[in-house]
Formats: sequence, C-alpha cells, structure tokens
Amino acid sequence: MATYAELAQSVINGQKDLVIDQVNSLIAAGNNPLEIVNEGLIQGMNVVGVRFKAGDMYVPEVLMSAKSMSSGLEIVKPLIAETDQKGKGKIVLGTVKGDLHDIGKNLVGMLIESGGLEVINMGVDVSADDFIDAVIEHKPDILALSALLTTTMPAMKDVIEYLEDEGLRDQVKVIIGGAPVSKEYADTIGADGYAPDAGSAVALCKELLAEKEAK
Ligand code: B1M
Repeated sequence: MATYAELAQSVINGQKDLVIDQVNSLIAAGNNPLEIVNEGLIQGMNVVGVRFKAGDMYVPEVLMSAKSMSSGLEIVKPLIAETDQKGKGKIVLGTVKGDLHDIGKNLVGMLIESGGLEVINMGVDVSADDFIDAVIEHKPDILALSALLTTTMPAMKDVIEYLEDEGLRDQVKVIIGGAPVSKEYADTIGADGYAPDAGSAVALCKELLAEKEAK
C-alpha cells in the first residue's frame, strides 16, 4: 500500500498513472476517501503551489500535477457520496470569467454533491451573462463562485451586480470561495457567504438551505 506522502509526491511529480494506482491501493486497504484527498492529493498540490510561486515549477509541470490530482479525485468521488438526501437543494457552481483554475472548484462541487445536493458545474471562465442565464434556467438555491486569482475576484462582484440589475438577487443566495477570497471580501461585495475550503462550503450550503426552509 502507498503512503499519503508517496501519493503527495506522485502529484508533485505529475505521475498520473502512479497517482491512480496509489489511490486505488489506499482505497483497497480501507483508507478513508476524504483522508486520501486531504492528506495525499491536496498536500501534493500545496507543494506544487509553493514551487510554482518560487519559480521552481513551470506551467506545463503544474498542469501535469493538476491532471494527476484530478484523476485521483475522480476515483474517490463516488466513494464519498451520500445518496440518500438528493434533491434537497440545487447549486450552480463555476469559476468566474478570466479564471481557468478548476481543481478547488471541482473539489467543492464533489463534496457538495457528496453531501446530497444537486450541483450544476458550469466549468471555468464563466461570464456573468452565463451565470445569470443559468440562474434563470435552473433556478438554483445557491450560486457558488470560485476565483483563484486576485485579478478575477472583481468578476464575483460583477455577477452580484448583474443579478441585482436583472432583479434576480432575492431569488438566489451567492457564496464565494478560492484562495485569495476572504469573508471580508464577501461582505464587501454583498455575497451571502464565504467558505475557505470544500468542507466548509458544504456546511455553508446546508446552513443557507436550512435558513431558507425555516422561512
Ligand atoms: Co495558477 N496561480 N495561474 N495555475 N495556480 C495560483 C492560484 C497562484 C496563487 C500561484 C502562485 O503564484 N503562488 C497564482 C495567483 C496569484 C494571485 O493572483 N494571487 C497563479 C497564477 C499567477 C496563475 C497564472 C496567471 C500563471 C501564468 O500564466 N503566469 C495563470 C492564470 C490562468 C488563468 O486562470 N487565466 C495560472 C495558471 C495555472 C494552471 C493552468 C497552470 C493551473 C490550473 C490548472 C487547473 O486548475 N486545472 C494552476 C495551478 C494548479 C495553480 C496552483 C499551483 C494550485 C491551485 C490548486 O489547484 N490548488 C495555485 C497555487 C496555490 O493555490 N497554492 C496557483 C489545490 C486546490 C485544492 O486548492 O484551488 O485553493 P484551491 O481550492 C480550495 C480553496 O481555495 C477553496 O476550496 C478548495 C478546496 O479546499 N475553494 C472554494 C475554491 N473555490 C471555492 C469556492 C467556494 C468555496 C471554497 O465556494 C463557492
């Protein structure tokens, strides 16, 4: 059986096939799927982030790490599903315009889905227009916006302003997250909530849905 440290190293090295083998071996040995994500896959990506910033890793290598991480996530995804609560709430999720980062956003989507809620994942580089169209089409309870770049954070504000302009703001709760985002920023732009990580995003969605139901 692989160790979490070995799995993290394979993510850092961008060894997708090895990541797949190691995740499978950890699952076969009875390890907790969420622990595999938190102790192995995310730890690896954290190191990638530090090295990328320091200029010790370049975009092609980071992409290989990202693909390796995503392959690992796909394997654990079905294992952390709680199917009994499906239909209790609908979330439209996406990374805002100009931003191509999707690993954290997908992790958030995966855990929310595993928490029994329906997730419509719109992908990356989603314009305010497309978010508004999705709110009209799907009538979600919550619109969840992710941004990983300081330069794309203002796009979250654009979406909220656009919702207001279209008279839709009261119909949907807006939550935001992503490494550069904070609770203060959420308050500044008039979002209904902020979650620092995927686990908290699930808790936040459930809290907002419970508030809505109580009304
Ligand atoms: Co980019 N990148 N990147 N990158 N990249 C960062 C974000 C950066 C911090 C790296 C650095 O300099 N240290 C930096 C941003 C600096 C800043 O603005 N503050 C950066 C930069 C500068 C760039 C480019 C501009 C680089 C360039 O081209 N010169 C470029 C921009 C492209 C674009 O988007 N237009 C770029 C490109 C890329 C890649 C394509 C190579 C790749 C993305 C691949 C992909 O996503 N498919 C990439 C990656 C992988 C990273 C780092 C290394 C890792 C991000 C990641 O996946 N982390 C990142 C450094 C870092 O974060 N340490 C970096 C793992 C993931 C699980 O965590 O995404 O934080 P995270 O998600 C967490 C929380 O943030 C939260 O929950 C998640 C799980 O717990 N969360 C939410 C996220 N969304 C949420 C939504 C919620 C709630 C919680 O509610 C709605």
